[in-house]
Amino acid sequence: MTSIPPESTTTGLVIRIDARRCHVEIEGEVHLLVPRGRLFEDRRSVKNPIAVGDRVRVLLDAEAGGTIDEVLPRRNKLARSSAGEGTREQIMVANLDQVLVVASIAEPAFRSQMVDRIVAGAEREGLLVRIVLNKVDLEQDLTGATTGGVLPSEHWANFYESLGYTCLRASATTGVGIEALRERLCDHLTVLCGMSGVGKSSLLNAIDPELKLRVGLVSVRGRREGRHTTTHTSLSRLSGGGHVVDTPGVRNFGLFGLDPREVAELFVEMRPFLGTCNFDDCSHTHEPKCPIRAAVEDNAIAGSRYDAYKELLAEAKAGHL
Ligand SMILES: Nc1nc2c(ncn2[C@@H]2O[C@H](COP(=O)(O)OP(=O)(O)OP(=O)(O)O)[C@@H](O)[C@H]2O)c(=O)[nH]1
Ligand SMILES: [Mg+2]
Ligand SMILES: [Zn+2]
Repeated sequence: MTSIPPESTTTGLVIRIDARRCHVEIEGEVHLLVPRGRLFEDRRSVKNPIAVGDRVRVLLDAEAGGTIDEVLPRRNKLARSSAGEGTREQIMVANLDQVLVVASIAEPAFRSQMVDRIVAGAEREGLLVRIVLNKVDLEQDLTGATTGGVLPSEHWANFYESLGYTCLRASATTGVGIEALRERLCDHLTVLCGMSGVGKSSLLNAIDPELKLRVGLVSVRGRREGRHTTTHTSLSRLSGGGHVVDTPGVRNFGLFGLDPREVAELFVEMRPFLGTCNFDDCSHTHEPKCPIRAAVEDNAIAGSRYDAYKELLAEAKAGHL
């Protein structure tokens, strides 16, 4: 084996991954590089050993172009369970500063459970989370008796703010909230995550038209179920500063390898009660005199959040059997 002189190694940033080829930014230039086979040796638990946002050590070779030799240690990551058979950990993005959970208030309809699951995934890594409620231009259709005259986006924004999460109301179409969003993205590496069709790519294009990301041509109503417009996770630099990562829509955000005892900690409003239950291993579902259950009864903990908790708990338990 020939030894490689040190001057031929450098580091780069992974900005996109296509079937086994990585787009790596090195000193402002994008290189298409192949990872070393041994990086894929242990794929039993991790689906993708290299993720967008990873810093990698690259061996430059004048003839072959270059190879990725090593993934440098990650500061953090946003991960989920991979879809399909043989669930593994799928790392969505590595080395990020904040997670922007994007939901739409209509088309597709708002689903608090999806927001809560992504928020839980971010809390698991101690990541900063912000929420964007997009498509507020569509919500005049929704006012009425059921919401007591309060717009749904106002209701949910107040709710998540009360939990401590910054929540912005926006419209990629009319431009509402875009300036505020741009300010929040400046100088950070932010990943946008949410269901398909909520407008992640549209919001990014509104923030920086230079990005020219592909957006769905037809509204979700006219779209066939299961079609994603964004097919690859990609990292881009914003002209106003900061980096953003656009991701394909998630259908199901599962938390890989979650310990059932870990679940309650992912819900900020449950944390003050932890350690005060009658049983050390209280699951907060059926045990008598459980303060978390009491808080749910008193509406101090919202039913929607408790439902999300129970769902994640059931999945965590199933994974541990
Ligand atoms: N009325 C309205 N439509 C919007 C808004 N934002 C996006 N859309 C539309 O919603 C559809 C989906 O937008 P995309 O930006 O492709 O959604 P996405 O979240 O990136 O979807 P995936 O890439 O599949 O995950 C498109 O037809 C957009 O034009 C908005 O604020 N208001
Ligand atoms: Mg998209
Ligand atoms: Zn309890």
